[in-house]
Amino acid sequence: MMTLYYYPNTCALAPHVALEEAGADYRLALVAFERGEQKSEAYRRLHPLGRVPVLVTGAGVLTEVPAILAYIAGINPASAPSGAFELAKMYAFNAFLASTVHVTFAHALRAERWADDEAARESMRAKAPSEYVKLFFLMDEKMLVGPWVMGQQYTVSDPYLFVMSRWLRRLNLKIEEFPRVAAHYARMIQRPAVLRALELEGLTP
Ligand SMILES: N[C@@H](CCC(=O)N[C@@H](CS)C(=O)NCC(=O)O)C(=O)O
Repeated sequence: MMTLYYYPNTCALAPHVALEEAGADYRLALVAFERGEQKSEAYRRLHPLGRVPVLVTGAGVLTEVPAILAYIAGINPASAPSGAFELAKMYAFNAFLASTVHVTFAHALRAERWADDEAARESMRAKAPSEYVKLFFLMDEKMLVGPWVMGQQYTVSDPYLFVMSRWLRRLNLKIEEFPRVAAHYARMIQRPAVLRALELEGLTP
């Protein structure tokens, strides 16, 4: 049985949904951020940076959302394109979310990662929402094929976008500004696997 280490409404929700979609045999392990458990010595043995998600598999420990999603796609081939080019496009989208969209969001909440100076941190916090908006316009207008991220096929990119879309409201941004992303979100919350994962994390759609 696999174990997914998570905290609610974090990027760990993406592999959580993907595991539910796969019908995988897994259990959840809550990492109590309130108690700083992610920075404990024990947890850092799993994730040296002290972050979620971690997926413990029969073959070993995986970190980094795009890699965990690639693994889940491996055990649930229906959740990834079969053609080499389309598969690479899906990886490109996931890499974009991890390296650009997520990192932009983190500048709003975790500015201390990048600067010690309070004025510099404040400046990053202030700029992050408008950059997040630009990235969502890009996804809305140019990247999201529709109805799913990759087109007709629902893939592991969909729960990943879903999580980044949920974070809009954490920056006081309105998903309605991005009509195709909003439609994607509405489709996602029709899926039983998504609703199950949300419920298990104590979240509402
Ligand atoms: N690049 C990593 C990012 C992981 C990450 O930043 N996780 C956040 C939650 S979304 C976290 O655990 N933050 C806790 C902390 O920084 O203390 C990935 O894709 O898995």
